[in-house]
Amino acid sequence: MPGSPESKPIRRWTCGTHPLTIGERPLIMGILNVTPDSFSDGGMFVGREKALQHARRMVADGADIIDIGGESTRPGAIPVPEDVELERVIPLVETLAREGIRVSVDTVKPLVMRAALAAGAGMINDVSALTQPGAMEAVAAGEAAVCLMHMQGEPRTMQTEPHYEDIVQDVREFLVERARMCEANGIARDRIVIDPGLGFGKTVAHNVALLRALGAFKATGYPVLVGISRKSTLGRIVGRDVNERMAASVAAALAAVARGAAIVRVHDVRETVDALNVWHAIETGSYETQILRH
Ligand code: 9MG
Repeated sequence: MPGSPESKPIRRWTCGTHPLTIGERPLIMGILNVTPDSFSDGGMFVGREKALQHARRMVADGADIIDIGGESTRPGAIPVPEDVELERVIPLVETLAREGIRVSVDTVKPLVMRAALAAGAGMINDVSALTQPGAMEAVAAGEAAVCLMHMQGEPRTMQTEPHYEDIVQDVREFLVERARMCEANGIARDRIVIDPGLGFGKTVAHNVALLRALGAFKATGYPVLVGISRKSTLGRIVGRDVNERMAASVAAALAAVARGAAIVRVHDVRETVDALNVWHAIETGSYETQILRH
């Protein structure tokens, strides 16, 4: 709520050994899916070397953090065994972290979380908001940041008639409650990010309503992460297949930042960075490049 203590912006965000500043400029999270069935880059980056090259490319294009996922979370996805996920993800985390690249690991499994943190991950991105037994403790034991995402149901069934009393209020309440639970369990406030979970048990109307209401999430005081890149809601709006949604994704990322997102999770880092830089120049009148390439 504006004006209340909880609406104070958090400036420094602890992200493992590489802290980041929230609020100065939007942060870019580049998506690295290493699942054979991943919804938009399935099969392309399963080879370890290719995955590493893609991660480095995203960093060179301006990504602040690379989100590695070894288990698909797309609608209908079936969970993979722990050992498969570990094998897909951990060697990449080790290599990238050694190179000084900030890494987030997209997982719901406490064992994978612990292994990822030991391998140097600076963030855990949990689409189930640390609700699995042992997940909260796994994150609390380390120093890394955590993204708490809202999901109604589970990936296998979540798109079957999702229902809310009030989409914005329901999702916001859930996230604030989870964030407070984290704080009560020893995860400091400056390690927490919240995410409305676009596409996770939500219709197109729900997703659009959430995007329009991002200010209500920002007002909680927790930095807000938004992931809309290539999602079916965009496909529905522009009538295009998943591999033809780059322009729609960039437009949605701009709109999310304009409405208060601190971090955008994207596939198309270079294009998103260019668009945000132009937008920033026009907004501020300064044509100093805001988000730098490396
Ligand atoms: C893993 N994953 C897929 N979509 C996502 C989203 O919108 N947010 C977060 N945090 N993770 C996501």
